[in-house]
Order: sequence, then structure tokens, then C-alpha cells
Amino acid sequence: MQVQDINLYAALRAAFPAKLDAVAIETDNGLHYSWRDLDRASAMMANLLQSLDLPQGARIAVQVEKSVEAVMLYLATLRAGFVFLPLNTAYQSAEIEYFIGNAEPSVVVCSSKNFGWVSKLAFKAGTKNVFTLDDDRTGSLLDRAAHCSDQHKVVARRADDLAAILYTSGTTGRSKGAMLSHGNLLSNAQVLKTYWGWRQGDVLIHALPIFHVHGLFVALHGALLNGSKMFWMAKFEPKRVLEKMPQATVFMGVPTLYVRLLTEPGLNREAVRNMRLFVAGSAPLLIETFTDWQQRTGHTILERYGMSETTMLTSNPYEAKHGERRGGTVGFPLPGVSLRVQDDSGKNLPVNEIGGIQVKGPNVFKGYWRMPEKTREEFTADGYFKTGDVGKIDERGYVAIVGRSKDLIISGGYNVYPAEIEGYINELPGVAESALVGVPHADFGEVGVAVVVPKPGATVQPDAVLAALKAKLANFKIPKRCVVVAELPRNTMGKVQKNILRETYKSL
Ligand code: MLC
Ligand code: AMP
Repeated sequence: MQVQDINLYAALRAAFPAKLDAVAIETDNGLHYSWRDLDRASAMMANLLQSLDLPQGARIAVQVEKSVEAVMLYLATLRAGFVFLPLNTAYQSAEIEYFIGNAEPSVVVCSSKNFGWVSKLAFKAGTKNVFTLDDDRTGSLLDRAAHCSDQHKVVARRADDLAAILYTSGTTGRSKGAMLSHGNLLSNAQVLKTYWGWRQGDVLIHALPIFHVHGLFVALHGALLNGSKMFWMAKFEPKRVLEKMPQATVFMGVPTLYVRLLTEPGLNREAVRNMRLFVAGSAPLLIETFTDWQQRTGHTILERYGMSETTMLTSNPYEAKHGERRGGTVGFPLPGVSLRVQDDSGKNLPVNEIGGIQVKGPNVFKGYWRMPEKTREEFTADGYFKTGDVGKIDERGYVAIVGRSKDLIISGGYNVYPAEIEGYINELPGVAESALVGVPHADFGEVGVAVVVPKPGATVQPDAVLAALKAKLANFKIPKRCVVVAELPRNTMGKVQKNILRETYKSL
């Protein structure tokens, strides 16, 4: 597949409709932004960034509430040729300190309520520019950009130049920055545009956060590259989504969003009469959710599979001529993506045999930020990326994910790395060791349960463990339960048997 040497913004901009005054984004508080607004405001912000005399490849780290202005900042970063680094709004100071220390951003943009502590961390790490941006169209970023020209020439970028860094823990250990290029993002957006049949008149309901692949790339690029209007929801509220459905055609969500929509009595065939496509991903979609949705709405959810390092990898077919959408599978490798399943010895496995999923394609990232060793470890000698997901391919070519070799819990579409949480728990007074395991959860799909062993003679209160974690970590990482036990089950090699813990606590 030919990947174009073009700035991603230039490609998105070329897809804007001819009528620049048409509505591009309608927010849930009734604001209307035109295509011209997106172009002009991102030009002003790009001029601001370029006036700061930043080095080539400068990172622009952004931890702000969801807003259209935050999208403009993303577009501005692209068009000015810098590297966008989005951060989950739930991250607290220890987490932000790590990201800023590791990425060494030249610019940090945060909410004004966090300016005190974020700016301190940023200045300590050598960042010279810290701006604020709030979700009510205020902040020093906008004040400064207001003085800049709204004319801007998009900075030329090659396909391999970096566009964004997304932190993810990959298979093990501390968070790693996945480096994604303009070519990675554009090629994936173009493939999805065709594969999912984006067409004139499409309207997207955007209800996902914009600091991860799903909301920032799959959904946003999808609409922009098709010149499609978006209904912009700062927070996912099922009732609000239902209200907008009669005027929309496309919806994308993590499985939890579908589970919550299904609890709405108003979800029925009439409510979705105008909808063309429902896409799910980021976590396994339960077959019950898939079939309940089919029965209630007459629509078959299209499940796809991706990750921060690769953006989208596989998708169930959109068009019936390519096959049916099969629940419990993530469909076929997308055009341009090679996907194979290997065993631990590096042997390719035949159909229906379970092994590690490996991928190659124009969408696969450039490596982990400043971690060449880690990057090498995650690629095979012939250039396939080891996803850490375990799955199989059936005789018709459908890929199914059956597990993960990486120790990862996916809760409501957010990743939780047990090693990180266990590290915090093990430092608490009186704790000898701990294990975090994922157990099934009706709403979030999976949630963490912390199993803690006290030191001899010490007492550990489960609530105190949870409270201590809450003070330090993003809320979605907090285990929903904590149990104190005398010892952890281990195998003959001394390794904690998490499978036994998962089984023991699955009904908690
Ligand atoms: C919130 N909480 C969570 C949680 N979200 N706990 C576990 N997992 C989550 N995902 C906490 C809250 O802090 C709160 O704790 C309690 O759980 C109840 O919260 P809530 O009010 O029900 O949560 P809400 O704000 O409604 O958020 C739920 C959600 C949100 C599902 C809307 O988590 C969400 O937007 N998830 C989408 C994540 C996403 O976009 N992932 C894509 C990654 S990209 P307390 O203690 O305060 O009461 C990727 C690649 C790919 O993976 O393939 O796409
Ligand atoms: P992230 O690191 O946040 O990008 O998360 C990527 C991981 O989410 C993948 O490696 C998978 O484990 C998981 N994932 C994404 N989509 C799906 C899906 N449709 N089904 C199961 N797991 C998925």
C-alpha cells in the first residue's frame, strides 16, 4: 500500500466540504462550529506554537477536558509539524510527573484548575511553556492565540515524521510512548473511510474521550476525513446519545457504552431508524451485548480490533458481500494489514490454533519513545509487531481474540496494568505482597480485584488500601475490591497463579 508523504492535517483539510460555513461540530451545550472555525482557530494556534521557537519534533503534552478547542489544538499541533501527546484527564500528579519527565515536552497545556501542580512538574522537567485550556472556551492558550494570524501554511511532513505519542504499557512494565507517524494515522484513516463505507450525509455521534486512539483517531479522523458533521458530547450520557440518534448515522463506542445504552427503555428500532453504523472496540464485546443489540435495534454491531501502537488492525465487514458481522470475532485484517498467529517458538500456526497475534502494515508504529531495546523486543526478526494478544484465525479468515499474554485488565475500555498497581500496594505499610487480577463486571466488562498479603504480624485494612490508591492513581485504575489473604497461590516456579485468583474472585 502506497503511503503518502503529506502532513495529516493537509489531508484532513482537503476533505473539508466546499461550504466552509456549514456546521462541522455541534456541541451538547448548543454551540455550532463551522469548518472555517476549525481551520482558522487551528491556524491561530499553529502560529502561536511556531512563534515559541520550539525544536524540531517538539512534543506538545495536553491534559485537558474534552472540548472542540482541544481538537483545534490537536489539529494545530499537526499542521505546525509538532508531536501531539494526549494525556488522560484522570491521571494524577505521580502519573503526570512520569509522562512529562519521560517525554520532555516543550509545551504543556492543562486545565486551569490543575495549573498549580502541573506547571510545577513541567517547569521542573525543563518545559518552558505551560498554557491553560478549559472546556468553557477560556484559558491562556486561547488568549495568546487570539493575537496570532488566522492564516497559516501547513508545515510539510513526510509519512515517517511523528504526529503523536500515545502512552501505553505495551506488554510489561512502565508506560511506554508509542510513536505514531503522519503516515501511520493517515493510512489507517483512509482504509477505514473506504472499509466502513463513509458517505455523504454521514453524521457521527462523538461521545468518547479524546486522549486515546478510539476517540482521537478512529472517530475524529473518520468524521473529518469524510467532511462529516459531529455531535460532540463532552461526556457519554446514554439518554443524550439516544436523543441525537434520529439525526445521526454513525456511532462508535467501547462495549460499556453499548451495555449502558441497552439499559435505556427508549432504545428501539424507531430510535435508530436513521443510523447506518454502530462500531465497537477497545475491549471484548460480549456476545450477549452483540445479540441483545441486534434484537432491540435490528442493527448488527461492527466489532473491530486495534491498539495504541497500531491504530486499527482488523474489522468485521461493513458490506454484506464481504461476509457477515460475526459476534465474538474482530473480523478480518484490514486492507494493507498482514496478521498472523504464532506459537512461542516462532512457528506460524494453522487455522483455529491459538497463539500470539502479530501484525505488520503501514499503520504499525515507529517504536517506543526513547526505548530502542523495548522496541526491538516487541518486533520479530521479519518485522512483525507482537501485539500481546492471543487469538486464532478461522477457516473463513475471521480473527478471534481469546486472551492476552500481556498482564492487562481492560476496564470500560481503559487499560490497567497490574504491575503498576501492585507496585503502589506493595509500598503501603504492613503489606508483604499483592496481586491484581481482572474479574468479569456487568458494566465495565472487567474490573480489578486486589489480593493483598500482610507482613507477619501486621494488619491490613482493605478500605485503607483502596483509599491510599485513590489518593495517587487515576480513578479507573482503582480496584473495585480488595481482599486480604494469608498467601498467594504459586506454581512450582514460584510464580503467582493469577488464573487461580481470577477463578476464586470471579463472582465478587
Ligand atoms: C470510570 N470509572 C471507572 C471507569 N470509568 N472504573 C473502571 N473502569 C472505567 N473505565 C470509575 C469512576 O471514577 C467512578 O469511581 C466509578 O468508576 C463509576 O464511574 P462512572 O460515573 O460510571 O464512569 P463514567 O464517568 O460514566 O465513565 C465510564 C465510561 C468511561 C465507560 C464512559 O470509562 C469511558 O469513557 N471509557 C472509554 C475509554 C476509551 O475511550 N477507551 C479507548 C482506548 S483506545 P468513583 O470512585 O469516583 O465513584 C484503545 C484502542 C482501541 O483501547 O482499539 O480502540
Ligand atoms: P491500548 O493499549 O489502550 O491501545 O489497548 C489495546 C488493547 O485493547 C489490545 O491489545 C487488545 O487487547 C484490546 N482490544 C482492542 N479492541 C479489542 C476488541 N475488539 N476485542 C478485544 N480486545 C480488544
